[in-house]
Amino acid sequence: MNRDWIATARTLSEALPYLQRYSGATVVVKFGGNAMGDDAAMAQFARDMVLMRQVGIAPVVVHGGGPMINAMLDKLGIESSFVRGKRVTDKATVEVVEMILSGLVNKRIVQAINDAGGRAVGISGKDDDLMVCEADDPELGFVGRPVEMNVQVLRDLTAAGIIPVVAPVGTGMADNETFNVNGDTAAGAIAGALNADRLLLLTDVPGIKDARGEVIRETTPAEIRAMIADGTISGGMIPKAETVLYAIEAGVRAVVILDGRLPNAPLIELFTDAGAGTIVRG
Ligand code: X2W
Repeated sequence: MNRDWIATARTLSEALPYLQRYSGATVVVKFGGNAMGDDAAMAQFARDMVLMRQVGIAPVVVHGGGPMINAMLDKLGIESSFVRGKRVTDKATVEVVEMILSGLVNKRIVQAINDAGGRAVGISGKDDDLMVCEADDPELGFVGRPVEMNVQVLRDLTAAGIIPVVAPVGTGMADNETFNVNGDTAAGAIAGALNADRLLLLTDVPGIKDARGEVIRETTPAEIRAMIADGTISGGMIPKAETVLYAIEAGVRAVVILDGRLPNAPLIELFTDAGAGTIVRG
Protein backbone atom coordinates (compact mmCIF):
# COMPACT_ATOMS: atom_id res chain seq x y z
CA MET A 1 0.00 0.00 0.00
CA ASN A 2 1.31 3.43 -0.97
CA ARG A 3 2.31 5.24 2.26
CA ASP A 4 0.59 8.47 1.13
CA TRP A 5 -2.81 6.78 1.23
CA ILE A 6 -2.13 5.45 4.71
CA ALA A 7 -1.23 8.97 5.83
CA THR A 8 -4.39 10.38 4.20
CA ALA A 9 -6.58 7.80 5.94
CA ARG A 10 -4.88 8.50 9.27
CA THR A 11 -5.44 12.26 8.83
CA LEU A 12 -9.13 11.67 8.23
CA SER A 13 -9.34 9.38 11.25
CA GLU A 14 -7.57 11.92 13.48
CA ALA A 15 -10.08 14.56 12.39
CA LEU A 16 -13.02 12.60 13.88
CA PRO A 17 -13.10 14.31 17.32
CA TYR A 18 -12.98 17.71 15.62
CA LEU A 19 -15.69 16.76 13.13
CA GLN A 20 -17.85 15.69 16.08
CA ARG A 21 -17.08 18.85 18.06
CA TYR A 22 -17.94 21.24 15.21
CA SER A 23 -20.98 19.45 13.82
CA GLY A 24 -23.79 22.03 13.81
CA ALA A 25 -21.42 24.90 14.63
CA THR A 26 -21.62 28.33 13.01
CA VAL A 27 -18.21 29.53 11.83
CA VAL A 28 -17.80 33.06 10.44
CA VAL A 29 -14.82 33.32 8.09
CA LYS A 30 -13.40 36.76 7.25
CA PHE A 31 -11.62 36.44 3.90
CA GLY A 32 -9.38 39.50 3.60
CA GLY A 33 -8.37 41.00 0.27
CA ASN A 34 -4.71 40.35 1.13
CA ALA A 35 -5.48 36.68 1.77
CA MET A 36 -7.11 36.21 -1.65
CA GLY A 37 -4.47 34.90 -3.98
CA ASP A 38 -4.72 33.74 -7.57
CA ASP A 39 -7.53 31.63 -9.04
CA ALA A 40 -6.02 28.40 -7.68
CA ALA A 41 -5.89 29.82 -4.13
CA MET A 42 -9.48 31.09 -4.48
CA ALA A 43 -10.57 27.61 -5.64
CA GLN A 44 -8.83 26.05 -2.63
CA PHE A 45 -10.54 28.47 -0.23
CA ALA A 46 -13.87 27.60 -1.86
CA ARG A 47 -13.24 23.85 -1.46
CA ASP A 48 -12.50 24.39 2.25
CA MET A 49 -15.84 26.22 2.70
CA VAL A 50 -17.70 23.44 0.86
CA LEU A 51 -15.94 20.78 2.94
CA MET A 52 -16.96 22.59 6.16
CA ARG A 53 -20.58 22.70 4.95
CA GLN A 54 -20.39 19.01 3.94
CA VAL A 55 -19.39 17.95 7.47
CA GLY A 56 -22.25 19.85 9.11
CA ILE A 57 -20.67 23.22 9.88
CA ALA A 58 -22.51 26.37 8.80
CA PRO A 59 -19.82 28.66 7.34
CA VAL A 60 -20.68 32.34 6.80
CA VAL A 61 -18.12 34.15 4.64
CA VAL A 62 -17.53 37.89 5.15
CA HIS A 63 -14.99 39.27 2.70
CA GLY A 64 -12.77 42.30 2.26
CA GLY A 65 -11.21 43.60 -0.92
CA GLY A 66 -9.09 46.62 0.01
CA PRO A 67 -6.42 45.93 -2.68
CA MET A 68 -9.12 45.51 -5.37
CA ILE A 69 -10.74 48.83 -4.33
CA ASN A 70 -7.30 50.50 -4.49
CA ALA A 71 -6.73 49.17 -8.03
CA MET A 72 -10.06 50.57 -9.31
CA LEU A 73 -9.63 53.94 -7.55
CA ASP A 74 -6.19 54.15 -9.20
CA LYS A 75 -7.66 53.44 -12.62
CA LEU A 76 -10.28 56.15 -12.10
CA GLY A 77 -7.69 58.62 -10.80
CA ILE A 78 -9.41 58.95 -7.39
CA GLU A 79 -6.98 59.57 -4.52
CA SER A 80 -7.48 57.53 -1.35
CA SER A 81 -6.07 57.60 2.18
CA PHE A 82 -6.46 55.66 5.44
CA VAL A 83 -6.89 56.92 9.01
CA ARG A 84 -6.30 54.32 11.78
CA GLY A 85 -6.74 51.45 9.29
CA LYS A 86 -9.97 52.80 7.76
CA ARG A 87 -10.39 54.31 4.29
CA VAL A 88 -11.45 57.97 4.15
CA THR A 89 -14.58 57.55 2.03
CA ASP A 90 -16.23 60.42 0.11
CA LYS A 91 -19.28 60.09 -2.18
CA ALA A 92 -17.27 59.07 -5.28
CA THR A 93 -15.23 56.56 -3.26
CA VAL A 94 -18.23 54.88 -1.63
CA GLU A 95 -19.70 54.21 -5.09
CA VAL A 96 -16.49 52.48 -6.18
CA VAL A 97 -16.33 50.55 -2.87
CA GLU A 98 -19.86 49.22 -3.34
CA MET A 99 -19.26 48.30 -7.00
CA ILE A 100 -16.04 46.44 -6.27
CA LEU A 101 -17.11 44.70 -3.04
CA SER A 102 -20.75 43.83 -3.86
CA GLY A 103 -20.00 43.24 -7.53
CA LEU A 104 -16.55 42.03 -8.47
CA VAL A 105 -15.18 40.50 -5.26
CA ASN A 106 -18.45 39.09 -3.89
CA LYS A 107 -19.39 37.35 -7.11
CA ARG A 108 -15.88 35.95 -7.63
CA ILE A 109 -16.12 34.16 -4.26
CA VAL A 110 -19.73 33.03 -4.89
CA GLN A 111 -18.74 31.57 -8.25
CA ALA A 112 -15.72 29.77 -6.78
CA ILE A 113 -17.85 28.13 -4.05
CA ASN A 114 -20.51 27.09 -6.57
CA ASP A 115 -17.80 25.72 -8.89
CA ALA A 116 -16.55 23.62 -5.94
CA GLY A 117 -20.00 22.03 -5.64
CA GLY A 118 -21.40 24.23 -2.87
CA ARG A 119 -24.42 26.53 -2.89
CA ALA A 120 -23.32 30.10 -2.28
CA VAL A 121 -25.51 33.21 -2.28
CA GLY A 122 -23.84 36.63 -2.25
CA ILE A 123 -25.40 39.54 -0.39
CA SER A 124 -24.22 42.75 1.23
CA GLY A 125 -25.10 44.39 4.51
CA LYS A 126 -27.93 46.12 2.64
CA ASP A 127 -29.83 42.91 1.91
CA ASP A 128 -32.74 42.45 4.33
CA ASP A 129 -31.19 45.33 6.34
CA LEU A 130 -28.51 42.91 7.58
CA MET A 131 -26.15 45.67 8.71
CA VAL A 132 -27.58 49.09 9.56
CA CYS A 133 -24.87 51.68 10.21
CA GLU A 134 -24.18 55.14 11.52
CA ALA A 135 -21.23 57.30 10.45
CA ASP A 136 -18.20 56.05 12.37
CA ASP A 137 -16.34 59.36 12.54
CA PRO A 138 -17.03 62.62 10.62
CA GLU A 139 -13.36 62.64 9.51
CA LEU A 140 -13.90 59.36 7.61
CA GLY A 141 -16.98 60.35 5.57
CA PHE A 142 -19.16 57.40 4.59
CA VAL A 143 -17.44 54.84 6.80
CA GLY A 144 -20.05 52.92 8.75
CA ARG A 145 -20.19 51.59 12.30
CA PRO A 146 -22.77 48.79 12.54
CA VAL A 147 -25.47 49.78 15.05
CA GLU A 148 -28.24 47.29 14.23
CA MET A 149 -27.71 43.75 12.96
CA ASN A 150 -30.57 41.72 11.43
CA VAL A 151 -29.01 38.29 10.98
CA GLN A 152 -32.23 36.34 10.33
CA VAL A 153 -31.40 36.29 6.60
CA LEU A 154 -28.13 34.49 7.43
CA ARG A 155 -29.95 31.96 9.62
CA ASP A 156 -32.49 31.36 6.83
CA LEU A 157 -29.75 30.84 4.23
CA THR A 158 -27.62 28.53 6.40
CA ALA A 159 -30.72 26.51 7.43
CA ALA A 160 -31.32 25.89 3.72
CA GLY A 161 -27.76 24.55 3.29
CA ILE A 162 -26.55 27.73 1.59
CA ILE A 163 -23.21 29.41 2.28
CA PRO A 164 -23.84 33.17 2.61
CA VAL A 165 -21.08 35.41 1.23
CA VAL A 166 -21.35 38.93 2.66
CA ALA A 167 -19.83 42.13 1.25
CA PRO A 168 -19.08 44.66 4.03
CA VAL A 169 -21.30 47.44 2.71
CA GLY A 170 -23.94 48.78 5.10
CA THR A 171 -27.21 50.63 4.82
CA GLY A 172 -28.03 53.72 6.90
CA MET A 173 -30.85 54.87 9.18
CA ALA A 174 -31.95 57.48 6.60
CA ASP A 175 -33.09 56.75 3.04
CA ASN A 176 -30.60 55.79 0.38
CA GLU A 177 -27.43 55.89 2.50
CA THR A 178 -24.48 53.62 1.73
CA PHE A 179 -21.66 52.95 4.18
CA ASN A 180 -18.23 51.44 3.64
CA VAL A 181 -17.54 49.11 6.58
CA ASN A 182 -14.11 47.71 7.42
CA GLY A 183 -14.21 43.98 6.63
CA ASP A 184 -12.92 42.91 10.04
CA THR A 185 -15.49 45.14 11.78
CA ALA A 186 -18.31 43.66 9.69
CA ALA A 187 -17.16 40.09 10.37
CA GLY A 188 -17.00 40.77 14.12
CA ALA A 189 -20.48 42.34 14.15
CA ILE A 190 -21.94 39.41 12.18
CA ALA A 191 -20.18 36.75 14.29
CA GLY A 192 -21.35 38.50 17.47
CA ALA A 193 -24.97 38.81 16.31
CA LEU A 194 -24.98 35.14 15.23
CA ASN A 195 -23.38 34.04 18.52
CA ALA A 196 -20.91 32.13 16.36
CA ASP A 197 -18.81 29.28 17.72
CA ARG A 198 -15.73 30.54 15.86
CA LEU A 199 -14.61 33.63 13.97
CA LEU A 200 -11.64 33.01 11.67
CA LEU A 201 -9.85 36.15 10.46
CA LEU A 202 -7.88 35.11 7.37
CA THR A 203 -5.18 37.66 6.69
CA ASP A 204 -1.60 37.87 5.34
CA VAL A 205 0.28 37.52 8.64
CA PRO A 206 0.70 34.32 10.70
CA GLY A 207 -1.02 35.72 13.83
CA ILE A 208 -0.40 38.10 16.76
CA LYS A 209 3.32 38.36 17.57
CA ASP A 210 4.83 38.85 21.03
CA ALA A 211 7.54 41.42 21.85
CA ARG A 212 10.23 39.04 20.45
CA GLY A 213 8.35 38.65 17.15
CA GLU A 214 7.18 35.08 17.86
CA VAL A 215 3.61 34.15 16.91
CA ILE A 216 1.47 33.67 20.03
CA ARG A 217 -0.49 30.40 19.81
CA GLU A 218 -3.13 31.23 22.44
CA THR A 219 -4.02 34.38 24.34
CA THR A 220 -6.85 36.09 26.24
CA PRO A 221 -8.77 39.37 25.88
CA ALA A 222 -6.96 40.75 28.97
CA GLU A 223 -3.54 39.99 27.45
CA ILE A 224 -4.60 41.58 24.14
CA ARG A 225 -5.64 44.78 25.95
CA ALA A 226 -2.24 44.85 27.66
CA MET A 227 -0.41 44.28 24.34
CA ILE A 228 -2.34 47.15 22.69
CA ALA A 229 -1.51 49.43 25.66
CA ASP A 230 2.23 48.63 25.63
CA GLY A 231 2.54 48.81 21.81
CA THR A 232 3.28 45.08 21.21
CA ILE A 233 0.17 45.11 19.02
CA SER A 234 0.44 48.00 16.54
CA GLY A 235 -0.49 49.22 13.03
CA GLY A 236 -2.81 47.05 10.98
CA MET A 237 -3.12 44.50 13.80
CA ILE A 238 -5.00 47.05 15.96
CA PRO A 239 -8.36 46.87 14.07
CA LYS A 240 -8.09 43.07 14.08
CA ALA A 241 -7.33 43.00 17.80
CA GLU A 242 -10.28 45.34 18.45
CA THR A 243 -12.52 43.04 16.38
CA VAL A 244 -11.34 40.09 18.51
CA LEU A 245 -12.23 41.94 21.72
CA TYR A 246 -15.62 43.02 20.37
CA ALA A 247 -16.51 39.52 19.11
CA ILE A 248 -15.58 37.76 22.37
CA GLU A 249 -17.52 40.38 24.34
CA ALA A 250 -20.52 39.75 22.04
CA GLY A 251 -20.45 36.02 22.83
CA VAL A 252 -18.31 34.42 20.10
CA ARG A 253 -16.64 31.41 21.75
CA ALA A 254 -13.21 31.81 20.10
CA VAL A 255 -11.55 34.03 17.50
CA VAL A 256 -8.54 32.96 15.44
CA ILE A 257 -6.22 35.27 13.46
CA LEU A 258 -4.37 33.24 10.83
CA ASP A 259 -2.50 33.44 7.53
CA GLY A 260 -5.09 32.81 4.83
CA ARG A 261 -2.38 32.38 2.20
CA LEU A 262 -1.41 29.08 3.82
CA PRO A 263 -3.10 26.29 1.81
CA ASN A 264 -6.11 24.87 3.71
CA ALA A 265 -5.59 27.29 6.62
CA PRO A 266 -9.23 26.96 7.83
CA LEU A 267 -8.99 23.16 7.82
CA ILE A 268 -5.69 23.13 9.72
CA GLU A 269 -7.29 25.38 12.34
CA LEU A 270 -10.54 23.47 12.69
CA PHE A 271 -9.56 19.83 12.14
CA THR A 272 -5.99 19.25 13.35
CA ASP A 273 -4.19 19.17 16.69
CA ALA A 274 -1.71 21.72 15.36
CA GLY A 275 -4.17 24.55 14.84
CA ALA A 276 -2.97 27.65 13.02
CA GLY A 277 -2.35 31.27 13.95
CA THR A 278 -3.38 32.91 17.23
CA ILE A 279 -6.49 31.73 19.06
CA VAL A 280 -8.29 33.95 21.58
CA ARG A 281 -10.91 32.40 23.85
CA GLY A 282 -13.45 34.23 25.93
C1 X2W B 1 -12.51 48.78 3.61
C2 X2W B 1 -13.43 47.69 3.10
C3 X2W B 1 -12.70 46.54 2.47
C4 X2W B 1 -11.84 45.78 3.46
C5 X2W B 1 -11.83 49.54 2.45
O1 X2W B 1 -12.38 50.51 1.95
O2 X2W B 1 -10.76 49.09 2.03
C6 X2W B 1 -12.78 50.57 5.23
O3 X2W B 1 -11.57 50.73 5.37
P1 X2W B 1 -9.73 44.12 3.46
O4 X2W B 1 -9.20 43.42 2.25
O5 X2W B 1 -10.32 43.21 4.46
O6 X2W B 1 -8.75 45.08 4.05
N1 X2W B 1 -13.29 49.67 4.41
C7 X2W B 1 -13.75 51.41 5.99
O7 X2W B 1 -11.95 45.81 4.66
O8 X2W B 1 -10.92 44.98 2.81
